[in-house]
Amino acid sequence: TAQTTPDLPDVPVVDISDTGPGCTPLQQVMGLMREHGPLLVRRLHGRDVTFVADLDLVTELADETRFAKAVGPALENVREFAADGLFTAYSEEPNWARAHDILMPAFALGSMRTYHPVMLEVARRLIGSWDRAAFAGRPVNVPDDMTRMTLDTIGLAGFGYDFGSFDRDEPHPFVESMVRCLEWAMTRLARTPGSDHTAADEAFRTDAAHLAQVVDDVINARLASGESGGDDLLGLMLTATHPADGTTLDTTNIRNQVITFLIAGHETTSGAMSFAMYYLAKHPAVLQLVRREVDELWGDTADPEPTFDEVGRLTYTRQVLNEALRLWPTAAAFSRQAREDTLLGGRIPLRAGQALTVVAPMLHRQPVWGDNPELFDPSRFTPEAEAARSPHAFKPFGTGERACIGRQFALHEATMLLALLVHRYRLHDHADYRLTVKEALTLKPDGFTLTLTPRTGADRAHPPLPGAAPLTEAA
Ligand code: FDE
Repeated sequence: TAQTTPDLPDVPVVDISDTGPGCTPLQQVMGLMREHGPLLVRRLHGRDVTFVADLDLVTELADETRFAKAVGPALENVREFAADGLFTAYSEEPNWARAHDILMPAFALGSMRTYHPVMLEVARRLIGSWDRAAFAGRPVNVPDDMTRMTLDTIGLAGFGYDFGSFDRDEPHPFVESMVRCLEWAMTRLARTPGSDHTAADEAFRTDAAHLAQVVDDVINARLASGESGGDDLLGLMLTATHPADGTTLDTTNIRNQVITFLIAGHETTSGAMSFAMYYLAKHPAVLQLVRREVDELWGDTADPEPTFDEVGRLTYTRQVLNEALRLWPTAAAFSRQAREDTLLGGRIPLRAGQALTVVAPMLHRQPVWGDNPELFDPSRFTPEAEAARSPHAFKPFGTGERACIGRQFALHEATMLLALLVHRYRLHDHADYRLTVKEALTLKPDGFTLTLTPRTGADRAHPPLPGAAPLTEAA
């Protein structure tokens, strides 16, 4: 049962010290919010975290004049191996603004043209592997393969480094170290005071050193090649100067950025594509609409060659991705802190520096989303529906100047892959999969597998939609 704290009057305090946060702490907070409402304090061994999902309060927290990104306890732990990389930097650290200004152009929508060919090349690695599975009648593990694809994509597009994930049964050793570092960062949050963690901490140091070593090797190889330039992120970081003051990034910071992009750029995006595939497999009517869209573009072409501009035209596929990110935003929480002493919502006193954590999956289920927020419905993301809704109701990429820099990268990569998969395969939910959401620092559907069969020409001949203007079908 909840008490309230004199610190934050009227805000329920829920002490979870008896059970601890378990292995799904985010879903535990979602459950607490369903019971106690969209603003609460969670107490664990005397440590308090304030969680919020109420739209009006989140709207206030998005006001950059009053609030800023907080590097909360989880990110403090990630700082132990990503240091002042963009994601974990304090906003007032000079390296944040320097790296942000240097890297922003590389992530503008137009720059995706540069990465498009690599994204397509890696998408075809996944398709090759799924073709073999389809031929053999073997199921594919969706989140595992999505993770292979996003890792190879960011490795190649960002740093010219090939993880070769589809040629390995086990993840690349770099990924194993990275996953253990992230696990360490998360489990460290739930430690009971007084117990001994020396072994875990030593193992973590070894893994963190391994990450740094691999990345330093990549950087040194690039420097030794005499071609430090090039239009990938590494080339940019090694050569670009700050637009205003002409400074460059130092090599330690470049290492931190590379580790950051590898972490931030792959699990989040692979989770988003995995949830989208899950919802497509469970919603035949939605799948049918995606098919119409991709068949209109590519007809019966066996191996479509999507152009950059075609990906921009996959608007319904993009809606599906958005709706998956609404229900399960894979980077599910971000923290904000007051710049000055202030009253939140006109009633909750906050001291300067005091932080609150926004719980995006619950924000995405607030009343602004209608009576049935659990229902998967991509029509929530038509341009008209979006224009009619507060921009603060949907925050899968965070907010303000510290919002996700990789957003266009992730959306381009994910939209193209989903479209190619829907165009190519019929999806069979052979195991009658029940969604269980696995939590690391990001969310993914645990153990989600599908079987696939190739689509045929007959399958691509769509009957007209009731009430819809007939589409021009490829013969
Ligand atoms: C960022 C981000 C965010 C925010 C956080 C905070 O606030 O704390 C979020 C929420 C995100 N992000 C999300 C996401 C989702 C997805 C799918 C993604 N994301 C993707 C990606 C990709 C890439 C490459 C990336 N991503 C990256 C990144 C970075 C670098 C960052 C940081 C920025 C600054 O400046 O701060 C982010 N991302 Fe993301």
